[in-house]
Amino acid sequence: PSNHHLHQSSATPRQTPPRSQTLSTRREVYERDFPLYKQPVEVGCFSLDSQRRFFNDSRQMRYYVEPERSPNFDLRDGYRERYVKRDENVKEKLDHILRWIVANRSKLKSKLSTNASCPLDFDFVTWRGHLTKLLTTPYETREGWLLAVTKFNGTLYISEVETEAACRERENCPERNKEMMYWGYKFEQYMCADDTNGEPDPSGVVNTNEAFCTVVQTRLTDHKLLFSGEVDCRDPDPGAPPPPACYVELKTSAEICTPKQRSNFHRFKLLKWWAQSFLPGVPRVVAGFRDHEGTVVSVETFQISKISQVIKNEYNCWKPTVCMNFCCDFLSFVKREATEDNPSVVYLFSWEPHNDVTYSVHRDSQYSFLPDWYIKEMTR
Ligand code: 0WD
Ligand code: CA
Repeated sequence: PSNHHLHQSSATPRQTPPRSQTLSTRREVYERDFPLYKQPVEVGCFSLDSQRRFFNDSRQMRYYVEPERSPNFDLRDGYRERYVKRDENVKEKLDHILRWIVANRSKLKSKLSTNASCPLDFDFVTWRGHLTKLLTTPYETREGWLLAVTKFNGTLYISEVETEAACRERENCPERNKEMMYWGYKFEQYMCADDTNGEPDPSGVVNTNEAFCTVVQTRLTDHKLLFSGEVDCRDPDPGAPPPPACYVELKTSAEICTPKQRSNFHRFKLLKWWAQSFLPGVPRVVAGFRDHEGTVVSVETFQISKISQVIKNEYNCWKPTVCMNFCCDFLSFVKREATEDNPSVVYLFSWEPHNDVTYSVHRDSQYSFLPDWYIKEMTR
């Protein structure tokens, strides 16, 4: 395999050049055949209730309700009176996924193994959202990221660390943006019912503690992955395909009035939507287009498998193959560098736009994220 994109970073001349400890994020480097990405398989799910308590079941599942063609949903309704917001100062890291793993260990064991304390048969465990950030990295020009990696019992756990810039942005978030974040959740309430035959209840409370998460396994070339992602709702038809193919992702976006707006929608928004849903195998996104006053003026369905066709005519547009190849090479880079198997060691991978990926190593630091209860449970 060619390592032509791994920069030689050492100034010391040697016979054999040292393996590079940085990774390029330049798009050209990743323009090659689409890598093998196995059809993601749902291996379980969990729910977080209105108080953010974990349940190893689908109690928070919601059901998609087809809206009228131009429904006039008022997304501002309830912002002051019926909104309970999750506390973003609580950093949950991978805790919910780890709880799910502990609760489902027996069914995760590799089929050949009868040994109760055998290691997990995955190379990587993470949130879907962290992988989405990796997929979009070659096209990201504004926001960098920090990903903490710990190797434990042969598995690499990846957990995001909030950057200083992201923390500042969150703390200085303008009131208008805070309200617009509510609009996305309000749209979900207009579009979902709690039961297969139910109707949405827009008079209810929007509580962003509540979540239904799918847990999927898949493989990207030689990387065996286990990750979890929040799912908005599913097709209520009992004849719908099994998960994740029955899931529906809901989004809101500003209405498109000019060619420039359409182009930006294709180049930036569809990239994020595609990456997020492609990863767990969610086949469609239902988008509510809203005006500046927060009224949904139209609703449109995007098939994930057709998005690459939709954007093909866009000049200098993003490519799915670049996203997937970068993610694949990043995971190979992590495997190569994060070699010490120790739950209190963190390899902190860091990236800022227009730069290569770099990393630093931290022992027993603020960055350690695998909880003691998990380490205990998994070393029994
Ligand atoms: O610790 C962290 N840095 C993060 C934790 C970052 C991102 C997510 N999370 C956790 C939360 O526990 C959350 O329940 O992940 C869960 C969602 O995981 P995901 O599906 O991997 O995240 P992502 O794909 O980024 O977002 C999916 C949805 C979002 O919907 P839209 O349509 O806006 O993409 O999850 C919600 C949001 O509704 N969401 C979050 N919920 C809680 N905490 C968070 C967050 N930090 N980010 C997005
Ligand atoms: Ca959503």
